[in-house]
Amino acid sequence: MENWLSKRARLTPNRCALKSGAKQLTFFQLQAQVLQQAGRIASLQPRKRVAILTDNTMTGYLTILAVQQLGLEPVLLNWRLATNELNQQLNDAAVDLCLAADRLAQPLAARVISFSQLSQQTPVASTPVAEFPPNGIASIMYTSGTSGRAKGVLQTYRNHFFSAMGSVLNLGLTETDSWLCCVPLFHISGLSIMMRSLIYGMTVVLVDHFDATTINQLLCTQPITTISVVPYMLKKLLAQLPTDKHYNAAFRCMLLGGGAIDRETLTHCQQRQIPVIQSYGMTETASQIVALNFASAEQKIGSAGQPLFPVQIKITPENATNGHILIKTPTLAAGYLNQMAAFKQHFQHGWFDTGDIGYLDAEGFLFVTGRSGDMINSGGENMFPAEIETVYQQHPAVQQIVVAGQSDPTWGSVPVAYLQLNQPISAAELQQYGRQHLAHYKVPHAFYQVESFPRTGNGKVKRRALTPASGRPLQ
Ligand code: S0N
Ligand code: AMP
Ligand code: MG
Ligand code: MG
Repeated sequence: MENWLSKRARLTPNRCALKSGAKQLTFFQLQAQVLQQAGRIASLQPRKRVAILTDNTMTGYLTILAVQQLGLEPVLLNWRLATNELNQQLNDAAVDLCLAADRLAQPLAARVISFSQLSQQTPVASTPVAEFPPNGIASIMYTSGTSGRAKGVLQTYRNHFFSAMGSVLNLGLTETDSWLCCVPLFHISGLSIMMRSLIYGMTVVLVDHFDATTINQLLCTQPITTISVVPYMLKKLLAQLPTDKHYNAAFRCMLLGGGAIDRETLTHCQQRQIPVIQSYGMTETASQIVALNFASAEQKIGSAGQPLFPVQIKITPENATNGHILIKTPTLAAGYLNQMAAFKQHFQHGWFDTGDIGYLDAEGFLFVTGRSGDMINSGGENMFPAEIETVYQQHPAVQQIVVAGQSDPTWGSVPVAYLQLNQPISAAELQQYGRQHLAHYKVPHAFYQVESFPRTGNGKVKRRALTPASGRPLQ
């Protein structure tokens, strides 16, 4: 396929591509700025992969696109991760250059160049790639793994293209569509909006961080038509939307994904006439693969929707009410970087087992009811107990620790820890230790000291049997 940015800049040069605060760029201007940024990056002589550590700023946006223009692979880093977690990803992806927003620049296991430093580079002549090869890697982003080792998901241009097609065939598109992006560009929830913008010729309204008041105000006063949110965001927006305020007349879609939502919130949205479209997807599928449509959103409340046009879904065992959700989709990533065996393990006769649990109703609508394994989804950020346990197991006061998810009204689910100690220690000290080595959202919200762990006949700890009543809360 022809380079999407070149093609888009030629097709609709004067259409607005990006708004960020008071700044805005047409597709023609976007291309010019991206190519200039690409020239600066080229002057640093990067190798195959370039890591990007940024929040949702215009410079971050241009930088991701610039790396693609050079035919290199952007590795998108979650800035909430701790330094050692970032270093694991940089090492795994063999990255030698990391471009970082000024506030996030820090010594890392790669050459770190801040955006300010980058802006001082003299651009060198560099020709943008003529084509985006369908099987070329467009982006790499890490997702937590059961073993505790994060997996670099290899997303191809083909994945992004089919993903954008599946979404637009469901949601439709108008010439004046504009999509607010407050979900992180380092997650597929955010990056997919950027990719759709190039493919559709659609405006992106980029917001640097999530603040419910600001976003409600934007949705009420600006002609924004669509926004992507996770359940935490939806609940905050709803709670803070003044009763006498409505979103602007052009607003048509609150695309909800990234985690389970309660019916009460959805009903409340209906009462406030907020058009929520629930969806289901993951990093491995380059965003949503199942979504509700406008016609059925009301009567299928609670469902994640129907498989999008390119997507096939089946439940195993067939007709199970709580079966494994298996998928076949051209949006399925090319694999996990350096962990192809782990990727292949997901397959059953050509179908990819998502690890999520659910059922299809008689009309083929998917209901996601749970998850196999021990994944914890807090505010749209996923983690596994093993990565938290591994860190704490190295603390001298900890004899053994078991982490489990606990449902939480704000975040959905949060990690809590059950432990046996070698010596006394306070919860505050344990929390402080965790914050040095883990993303803050992975730090257990409570620590319970236990006499013993509930175990199966063959000695395995029964994680799901642990509850706050199993131990004594550490102060
Ligand atoms: C919810 C977010 C924005 C954080 O909220 P907030 O209030 O802005 O937090 P901060 O002010 O930054 O920090 C305040 C304190 O809260 C802690 N904290 C931050 N985040 C979390 C969290 N997730 N869990 C627990 N605690 C958290 C901070 O650490 C801070 O405390 P201290 O000061 O002690 O450090 C943020 O979490 C966020 O952006 N979440 C969303 C992430 C996301 O987008 N996830 C989706 C991933 N999945 C996918 O992308 C696949 C699905 C998909 O593609 C999709 C998803 C949604 C919509 C559409 C689609 C699609 O298909 O297109
Ligand atoms: P991630 O690993 O960050 O890509 O997040 C993908 C995971 O989020 C999925 O595998 C699900 O476990 C969860 N998820 C996404 N959408 C939904 C949904 N509609 N309902 C329940 N869980 C969801
Ligand atoms: Mg995942
Ligand atoms: Mg905040």
